[in-house]
Amino acid sequence: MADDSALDGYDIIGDVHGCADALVRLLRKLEYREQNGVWHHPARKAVFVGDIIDRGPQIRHAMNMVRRMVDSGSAYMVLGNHEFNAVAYSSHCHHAVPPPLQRYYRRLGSHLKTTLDDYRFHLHEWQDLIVWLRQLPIFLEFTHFRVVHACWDARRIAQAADCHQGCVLKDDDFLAQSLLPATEPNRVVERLLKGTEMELPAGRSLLGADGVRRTRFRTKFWSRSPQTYGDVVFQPDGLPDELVHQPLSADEQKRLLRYGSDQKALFVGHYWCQGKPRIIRDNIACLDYSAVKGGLLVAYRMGREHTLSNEQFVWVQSD
Ligand SMILES: [Mn+2]
Repeated sequence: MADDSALDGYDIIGDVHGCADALVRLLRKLEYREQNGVWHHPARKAVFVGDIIDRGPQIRHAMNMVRRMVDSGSAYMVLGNHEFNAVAYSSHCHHAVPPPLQRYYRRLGSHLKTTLDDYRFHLHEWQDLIVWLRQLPIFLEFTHFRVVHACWDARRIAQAADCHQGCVLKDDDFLAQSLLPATEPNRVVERLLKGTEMELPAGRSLLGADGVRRTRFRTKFWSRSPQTYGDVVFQPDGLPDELVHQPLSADEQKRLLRYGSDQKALFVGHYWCQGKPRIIRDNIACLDYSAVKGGLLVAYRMGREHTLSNEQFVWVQSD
């Protein structure tokens, strides 16, 4: 697919979230150079895992850097959930949604506040950005590796591939439906851009550190032979002790998504990892190390190898 055999390799870059200064330092460390306002490398290309916007100090600047790299052919980018939100929020199709969903749109608007503030004197540029974001792919597959923002689910990837080869937001109908719960486009977007979740047992809920009470929890899609809730949980808040040891039912086991260890190397962002970057498994690496909030902006230097290694991470402290 996207491979260029003349290249030495690819540098896959995690969630930037408006940290433009950190991105400049990371690109320098990876030996990219700026020429006529565009960062490029003579023998490598960058691949952004999405979530360039929201939260950070220089959103518009970071977005423009990435956009120029993609437009000049020195980088690829897949959509993150934050870019999806931006497109959803800015598209006129949401006027048709039923009143209960209007609250959802107000929430989208509040998530986008930092980005909308940064573009408030650049409205034409903002509208142009939305058009540009709509032609980006929701996943990328190279000969040796794959990139998606949160989760590679073969069934949902195949559905996305059927719609403009994965550039799903090009399609007005797909976009309109993706905003409505329980539609197939909505399931594709939720799964690929936000990952897998599981229901808590009936009547149970969790109070997150953010003060929100939830009846679902985020799960790993890479556990080898999970037996209990504790084996699959993957979120900052964790589960109460009594639920950690609760066995997974046969039905829950069956519904768990598992990315096999025989599959191609997979790169994701999204998960706010902490500490020193390390691979999740031989064939899975997360590149989101919470670039805002004092975390790291992380890249992985990928060559032609099939097995991932901790030695290939490169990172800088965030802005
Ligand atoms: Mn993110």
